[in-house]
Amino acid sequence: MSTPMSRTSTAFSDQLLENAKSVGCSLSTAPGDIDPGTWDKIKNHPCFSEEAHHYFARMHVAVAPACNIQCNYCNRKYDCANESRPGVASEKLTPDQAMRKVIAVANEVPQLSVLGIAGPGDACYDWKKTRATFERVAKEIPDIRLCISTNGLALPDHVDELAEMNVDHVTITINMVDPSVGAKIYPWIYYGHRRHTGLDAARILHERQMLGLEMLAERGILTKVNSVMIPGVNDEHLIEVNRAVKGRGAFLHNVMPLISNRIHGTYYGLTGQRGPEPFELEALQDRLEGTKMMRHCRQCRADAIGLLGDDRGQEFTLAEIPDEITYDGSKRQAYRQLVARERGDHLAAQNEAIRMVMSVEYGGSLLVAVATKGGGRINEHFGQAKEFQVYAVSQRGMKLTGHRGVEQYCLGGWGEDATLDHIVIALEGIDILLCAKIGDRPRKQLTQAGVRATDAYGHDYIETALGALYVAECGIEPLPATATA
Ligand code: CLF
Ligand code: SF4
Repeated sequence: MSTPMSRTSTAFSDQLLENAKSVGCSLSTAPGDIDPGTWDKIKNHPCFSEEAHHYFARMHVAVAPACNIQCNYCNRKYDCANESRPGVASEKLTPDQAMRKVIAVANEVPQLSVLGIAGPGDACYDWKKTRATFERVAKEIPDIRLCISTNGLALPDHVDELAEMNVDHVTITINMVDPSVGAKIYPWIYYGHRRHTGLDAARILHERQMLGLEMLAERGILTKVNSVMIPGVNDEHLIEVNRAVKGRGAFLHNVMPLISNRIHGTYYGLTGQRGPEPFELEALQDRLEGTKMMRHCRQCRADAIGLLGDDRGQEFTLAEIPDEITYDGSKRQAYRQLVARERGDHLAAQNEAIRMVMSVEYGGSLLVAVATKGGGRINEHFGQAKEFQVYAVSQRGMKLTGHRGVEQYCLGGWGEDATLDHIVIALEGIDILLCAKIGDRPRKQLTQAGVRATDAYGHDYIETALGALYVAECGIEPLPATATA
């Protein structure tokens, strides 16, 4: 395989190596609120652990195109909206092709830790291909974690096989627990060798989803529930969904916004059903806070590869992968050793920053956008960023609330005015922007829009910078070089 490692990935690994040398070593431990057994399962899974998503990558192989239901937010020509934004999976793969691709990626992307099957149809319905892919890959790369996403209808038929194959992470998309709500989301399902519609279809789907969830919980398989928030259809109802799935042992709940656009040709797109505004999504997520909520989902494609938010799928097309390819785990192993050391230091820095924030007498809050390319550090240039992670800091602590996707400002050494205008709009409501480097022009324009931007914390841990900013904001310490306009 001759695929070159990307600039981003190489730079990130090198930088991590550098950091690891300079900070000394402490082994990774479970954060206080997670038991060691669970931590062991999630610590390398970028979706099941927010902390892990700073370090580890997943890849999806699009081996499962067939589906047994119709969701009103899906057009079969597009990716599965269960787990992705509606963009086509570039190529559908056979299990053998998938295995070659996984090896090619594992050889080149040291962060790779999880192989997921998330469509583009339903992984449990297209079971033979899903199973064959997992079996082949697990044989070649035994330490890769296997992950599956499903609408749940066929799930109960395969739970025992999933357990046998050590698939210890499952996602079920559950948008309702009341068939009268379900009938507005699912026009039909195919079950028991025939098509069902209306309330009958929604009732069967609901019963199968609940059964599948209970069966997974009984077997100790960690289950995440994804719910698509559809304003006016199931938004309020998701509170009840949350209660029901929590009661049946779901580990994590991920409420995602409906992505709806006429050009996707979906029922909702064509009928003008809108998705939620970011503030509506966040308000609902806040109401569900008693449960573990996922806030770092990127609604990725069925063929996504890389760290969440940095899709490298286009670098690994089948045409570039040789027919014969051998697995070489050296880069992944070296990377894991580095991460084990780095994240212990990160955790200590994080705890110290939180302690600092919670100890100050300041009632205000800050919304901070961060440019990062991994490692939990502020290590991306403003002009290179394709998204900014957003953190809320208050006396109660600090939390990732989501991300704002943007077009890359700097391409080939130039920054486009129109792109900058869009980025400024995307950062509306942000108090401070942190990045590794920013030029005078964007800094000035952001300042005029009320966003203070600084590269003074470049390469620091995100939480360390957030803590320092918060303390500075309440007047205890001076604030280093934010926007000078
Ligand atoms: Fe893939 Fe899903 Fe597994 Fe992750 S994605 S099958 S749990 S490995 Fe992750 Fe992507 Fe969100 Fe899914 S960011 S859409 S939650
Ligand atoms: Fe589309 Fe996935 Fe729904 Fe099937 S389960 S209709 S592939 S979104």
